[in-house]
Amino acid sequence: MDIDKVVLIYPERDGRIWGKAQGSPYTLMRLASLVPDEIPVEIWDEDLGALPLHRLGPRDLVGITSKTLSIDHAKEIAMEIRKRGSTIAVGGTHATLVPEEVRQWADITVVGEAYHTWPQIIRDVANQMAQNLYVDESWSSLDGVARLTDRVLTMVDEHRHYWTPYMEITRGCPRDCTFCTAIRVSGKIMRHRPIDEVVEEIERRRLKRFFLTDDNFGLNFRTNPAYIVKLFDALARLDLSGWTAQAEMMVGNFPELLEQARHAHLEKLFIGFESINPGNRRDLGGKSKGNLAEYKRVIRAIHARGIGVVGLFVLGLEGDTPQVFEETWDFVRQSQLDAVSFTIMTPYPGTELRREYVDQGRLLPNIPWSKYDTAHVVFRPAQMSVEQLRRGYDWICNRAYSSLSIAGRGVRALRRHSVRQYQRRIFSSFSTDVGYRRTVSYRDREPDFRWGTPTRLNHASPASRAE
Ligand code: B12
Ligand code: SF4
Repeated sequence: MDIDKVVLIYPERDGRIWGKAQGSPYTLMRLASLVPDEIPVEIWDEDLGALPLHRLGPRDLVGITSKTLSIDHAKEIAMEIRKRGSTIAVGGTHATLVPEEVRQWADITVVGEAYHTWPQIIRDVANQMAQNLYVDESWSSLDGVARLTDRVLTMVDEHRHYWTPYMEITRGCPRDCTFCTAIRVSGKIMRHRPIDEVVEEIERRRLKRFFLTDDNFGLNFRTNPAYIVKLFDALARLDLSGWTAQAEMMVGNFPELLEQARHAHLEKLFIGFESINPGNRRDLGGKSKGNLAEYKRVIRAIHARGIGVVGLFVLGLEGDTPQVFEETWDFVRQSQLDAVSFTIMTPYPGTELRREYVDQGRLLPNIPWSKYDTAHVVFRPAQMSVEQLRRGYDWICNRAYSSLSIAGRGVRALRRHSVRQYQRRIFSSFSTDVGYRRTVSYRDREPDFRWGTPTRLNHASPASRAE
């Protein structure tokens, strides 16, 4: 069978925000670039509008990407597509973590990175010999892999349709945090794209700003400084407004690299402090130890180089008691962080933590995957009740994402720059917090959440189980 067209679908989550969708469909752009030139390819992003499913037929191959929180919606889409007879391949985090579930309804389930299996799938579908499952977990070199084609860039027109462009420079993380799913998709071997490819992609996409998809870019400061120095040299020569990356705290120990990073236009580092509670060390893969004096030192060291710090915190880890909310909030207020993210511990499938919760009977029953969005409690915490975790999360988010708090942090972040740069920095000084407030808004659709209402924190009976 010849394939009429390949269609890649991103299931809806946030819709448009002031006319554009939040972030470019980078995953699908890379996959679309692997489709041979002679086969037409289209990316359908449901955040931009309704999917034109009527245009699908039996000789089309449809790929759907999905995280856990959108897998049920991905299934709904797949069921509609099935009526039109197209072949359906499903990949991404959830398909990688629980392929046996996705296999029940997808024609083809794709585990892992798929840089190598996706071209094979297209060939196999064309030759009518597709298998039900493809696994790409070789964590092989990223040299020359899935370079974005001009056809895809023209089709997506990312500057017109998206607020944030994404970009991959490294992939993988050797740490082993018990709750992490990223390493199940990207592996534990840190791999690096060739620097000339990175530069070429930035130039061809005409990027001025980008968000790195790399899970632990900062770890390279220690494990591969030679690569980082060369990368920063190359980025410093580009006309960029600013880029952001994820890192762990130890980047604060590399002042010279931070200085170079600033010249390379690094604007913000998202740092996974994860917890202010030293009792949670076991879950944090050795990267963060709840030492608050050290956290503050690191924030100061990064600020001293003119780079912003976004603090990421997980609530409801095994060592957390109901005190964790006030203690975390106290730390955040003293910390001078430029923006802050709170997520509720979420035991995603495929993680060590989930296996423990299953063994201990601690998963809440009948929770749909759509609630696995880190704004909902889906398990029984060890040292507080479900209700206490839920209320504590609401309480801290109400404080952290009040208009006043966001304005305060944003103005402080802006003032770190010279007045000349204000115009350039004004959007990014507020946008991260505004984005996180939006994440919490999935929680505030629940009847028991009210913005601006100081929800009560209940310290009584920390170990009680309300549900
Ligand atoms: C960038 C990123 C984001 C961006 C944008 C994501 C987007 N547009 O989809 C932002 C910041 C908005 C974001 C938000 C969230 N994210 Co996020 N995000 C990432 C991150 C860091 C990188 C993803 C990426 O683009 N990688 C680069 C591209 C090229 O690779 P890829 O997406 O992995 O896709 C490859 C394979 O998976 C496979 N593949 C994927 N889809 C398909 C489809 C087909 C057909 C095929 C053949 C192959 C295939 O091939 C691809 C090429 O190699 C990952 C961590 C990670 N490393 O996976 C987390 C991650 C995906 N996010 C995660 C989470 C939890 C969230 C949030 C819920 C967080 C929050 N609290 O709000 C939200 C949900 C928002 C949403 N709309 O879904 C989790 C998902 C866990 C899970 N089990 O689902 C991850 C794994 C991180 C983690 N904490 O462990 N995220
Ligand atoms: S440091 Fe980050 S990417 Fe690495 S294992 Fe831990 S959570 Fe995952």
